[in-house]
Amino acid sequence: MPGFDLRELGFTSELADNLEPGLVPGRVAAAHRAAFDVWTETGSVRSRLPGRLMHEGVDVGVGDWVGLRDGLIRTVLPRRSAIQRTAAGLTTTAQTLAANVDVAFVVSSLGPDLEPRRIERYLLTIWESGAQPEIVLTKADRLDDPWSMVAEVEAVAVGVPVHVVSALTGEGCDALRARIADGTTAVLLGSSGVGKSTLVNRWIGNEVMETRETREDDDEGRHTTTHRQLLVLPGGGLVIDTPGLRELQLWDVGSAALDATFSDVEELAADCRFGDCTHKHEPGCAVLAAIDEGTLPFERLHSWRKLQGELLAIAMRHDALLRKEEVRKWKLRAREGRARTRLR
Ligand SMILES: Nc1nc2c(ncn2[C@@H]2O[C@H](COP(=O)(O)OP(=O)(O)OP(=O)(O)O)[C@@H](O)[C@H]2O)c(=O)[nH]1
Ligand SMILES: [Mg+2]
Ligand SMILES: [Zn+2]
Repeated sequence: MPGFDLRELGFTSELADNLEPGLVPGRVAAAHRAAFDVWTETGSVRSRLPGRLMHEGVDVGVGDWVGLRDGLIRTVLPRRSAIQRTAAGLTTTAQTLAANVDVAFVVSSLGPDLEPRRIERYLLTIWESGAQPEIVLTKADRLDDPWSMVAEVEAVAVGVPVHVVSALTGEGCDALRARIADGTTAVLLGSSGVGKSTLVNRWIGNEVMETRETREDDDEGRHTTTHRQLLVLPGGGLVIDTPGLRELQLWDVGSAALDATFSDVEELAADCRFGDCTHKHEPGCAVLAAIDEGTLPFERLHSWRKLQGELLAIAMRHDALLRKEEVRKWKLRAREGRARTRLR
């Protein structure tokens, strides 16, 4: 296995400065059940977390820069962005879907499955992550006139570029590829079957990722891509392909990301007569006025409220968890202290 040029993978002197001497730098290229493929100067290494770090719940994502010793991941270097969701089945743990990503493509296919509400959840998650969101609408070839559907998406994608592509005809594919500059990393996120891997294959010019028609009757085998995978694009730049998510479970998202996702509502709210307007019944409410005038779809206000509620519940759960974690560490320290006393 030939080695990798770390600079091409996006390694910087800043990352190098953060690496303890003696550790081998590498970038996590794939996440399997309990193992990771890490790309280093000497080749790809199948690695894992040592038991202690696993026990501490250290979260490693594809795209992370790590330090290896004896083939094990000893440290995760500071991230410039991290796309996180609530881990499946564990409501109090974050899982990093992709790390150190510059641009995150939210991929949906044009057709009956298009769901603006789902796109809002992705945008929230990406605004929180530190990466730049962009929307990709695939399979444009399936519709005679995709533009009314595109407009529907543009209404929830305030300030976010929307790309329309077809991997079948090639429409928009090169322009999208050009968004991934040399040395930067993109990630493709979205439901199963929307055509994420098809795009990657087109950019690479090779069937590196398996693609398949989604089968409605086959619930277990719905995801064609089975693990997150980093890929190097010819001509520079990197892309992370991910398995489709059935539903994106939000993790702790701050108010800045909520404001960015709903900047249309926020802007209107600034003109409400009362500073603490709830946009429910107050006189002089600019949000309700916009809904009456038809310039703001009611669904936007509704989903803004709904997501606010959901995020509050997550934040409260997270807070309680942090407190519990503090207590646990304190008890552990106390116990270790006693053990040391006995040893003496
Ligand atoms: N008509 C049409 N079909 C497409 C297009 N892009 C992808 N497809 C088809 O859609 C199906 C699913 O594509 P994939 O690339 O496997 O989808 P995916 O998003 O990677 O799915 P998962 O890996 O399960 O998350 C395949 O049969 C593709 O041939 C397109 O632009 N037009
Ligand atoms: Mg795929
Ligand atoms: Zn108001």
